[in-house]
Amino acid sequence: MRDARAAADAVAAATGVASHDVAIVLGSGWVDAVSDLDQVGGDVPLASLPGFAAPTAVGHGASLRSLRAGDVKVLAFTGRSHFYESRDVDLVAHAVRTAAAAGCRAVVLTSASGGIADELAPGDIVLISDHVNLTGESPLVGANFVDLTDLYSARLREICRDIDPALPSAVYAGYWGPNYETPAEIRAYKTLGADIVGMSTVLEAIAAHAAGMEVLGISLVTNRAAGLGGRLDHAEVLETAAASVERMRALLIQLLPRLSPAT
Ligand code: 8IG
Repeated sequence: MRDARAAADAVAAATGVASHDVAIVLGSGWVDAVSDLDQVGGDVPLASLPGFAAPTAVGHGASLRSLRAGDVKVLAFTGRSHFYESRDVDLVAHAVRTAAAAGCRAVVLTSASGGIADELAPGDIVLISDHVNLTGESPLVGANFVDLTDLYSARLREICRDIDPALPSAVYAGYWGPNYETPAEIRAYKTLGADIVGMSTVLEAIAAHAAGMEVLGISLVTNRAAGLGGRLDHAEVLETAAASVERMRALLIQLLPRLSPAT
């Protein structure tokens, strides 16, 4: 396992902030949603921190920022390492483990996803209530039988619903990628109970939960999944995200200050 303690010490040295309260991982299109928050110091390149690699996906940043949301010290990752980039689950889990070592008690995992449930359309923001991990992987190694019954925090979803009561819940299918699914796979995952599908979140969520953090998953539906709409195209994903950024921003600006460590 990578050394999260060493990485957290490097985060403290690079940001000048000894400990943080909450981490947020910004998925496709989500970076601009936090651009209004006050930033302490400059952007820290992820690749400069022990154990990290620079993310390669278009639409993702490659840095870490220390932000202030009211009294809450937010550690923001402007990009993430996906399983499909390296097939290295330990690398995928390193950011949330570093956040935990840096003091974070909660993590907000944002993402873009494809809609499987009939009622989910591009532009919808959903709260992840549970997942189906299709990767065949776990970030945990050894006889570590972690209970995932309450993997995604109901308490944190309630805070989101207090801000916007209309936010739907969704079960996230975590696909391995980097290809999108076939239409037959999407039909199969629908019968498995999935409402949305994406290529991130699930491995990070497991690692974060095992590290003792509360987990909130928020996903922007940017396309209908394969066979349910048109063809899939990453440029369209980025367009939908850009068109939705003000609603994503409004949610995060109200949410992050309420994720105080005391609660
Ligand atoms: I954005 O339809 C986005 N990410 N696996 N399938 C998968 N990942 C995605 C999709 C999708 N849309």
